[in-house]
Amino acid sequence: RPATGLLASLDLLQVSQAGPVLHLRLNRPAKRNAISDTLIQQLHTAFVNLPDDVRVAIVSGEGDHFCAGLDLSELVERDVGEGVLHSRMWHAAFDQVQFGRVPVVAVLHGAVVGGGLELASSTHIRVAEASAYFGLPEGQRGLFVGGGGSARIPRLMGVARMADMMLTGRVYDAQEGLAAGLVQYVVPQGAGFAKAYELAQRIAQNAPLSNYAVTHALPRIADQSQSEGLFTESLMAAVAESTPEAKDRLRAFLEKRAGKVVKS
Ligand code: 1HE
Repeated sequence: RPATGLLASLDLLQVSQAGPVLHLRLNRPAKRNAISDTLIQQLHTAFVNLPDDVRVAIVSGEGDHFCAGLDLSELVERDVGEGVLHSRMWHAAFDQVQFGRVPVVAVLHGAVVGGGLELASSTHIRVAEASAYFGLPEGQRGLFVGGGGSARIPRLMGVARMADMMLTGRVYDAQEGLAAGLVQYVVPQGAGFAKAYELAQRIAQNAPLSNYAVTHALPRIADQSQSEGLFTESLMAAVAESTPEAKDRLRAFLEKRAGKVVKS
């Protein structure tokens, strides 16, 4: 069903909800979903104002491409100070995507370039359709990444691969993106949303606090020393297992009312 209230008022995002799954579609196809100031602000607004009953979000793009990155037509007149604030605005929006309340699944097709790849890398699970391709053309435009890409993309594919993409203009196709760690799934053209929805429904069945631990504790532990990381892990584990929901789920398993682990 279409979103209501604030989420329905965002004209560059098409928002709909099915049960616990919120679907946000970048809706600027004539400009290849290039991210203007308005679109980055609308992404921020959407992720700060997720309805309480949402447990997972899916992000996709309308038209032939996921996202052409920064709207280059808005960059021409900006001075240095405005440039810092602009980049920080992107950081704020994508921090809400990565460190918001719920896991986020991206459906990628066509161009996933520049800021489009920065948006994708702030989600938790990336599903690429066969047409998806990944590039970082900032160097060709006289720019540098400014939407968190230098922090997030090397954590997926390593500094060397990202440097190669930026220095040489190398473009990865969907399969290469999978091999390099940019995406977790590749599916046939047109099958991306169905795959993302299937994954979202599985994610929604987990305890919300377990999902929160995955999206908030895991990347932080990865940034900590082993000693600090292990201590953070113990604290997070104790918090998760002390919840009534965890007790109920454990009892259900022991009483043979819960599903077993199955190979899909
Ligand atoms: C745009 C943008 C854009 C398209 N800003 N207007 N990103 C880039 O360097 C990628 C630039 N875009 C492209 O390489 C191509 O447009 C695509 C490969 C994505 C798609 O090609 P195609 O043939 O389907 O579309 P098109 O004909 O190139 O573009 C259609 C329209 O979208 C056209 O406008 P029109 O008014 O002439 O119809 C294009 O100008 C417009 N358009 N991409 C503005 N990016 C926070 S730092 C992040 C830094 C970056 O992201 S740098 C990388 C920017």
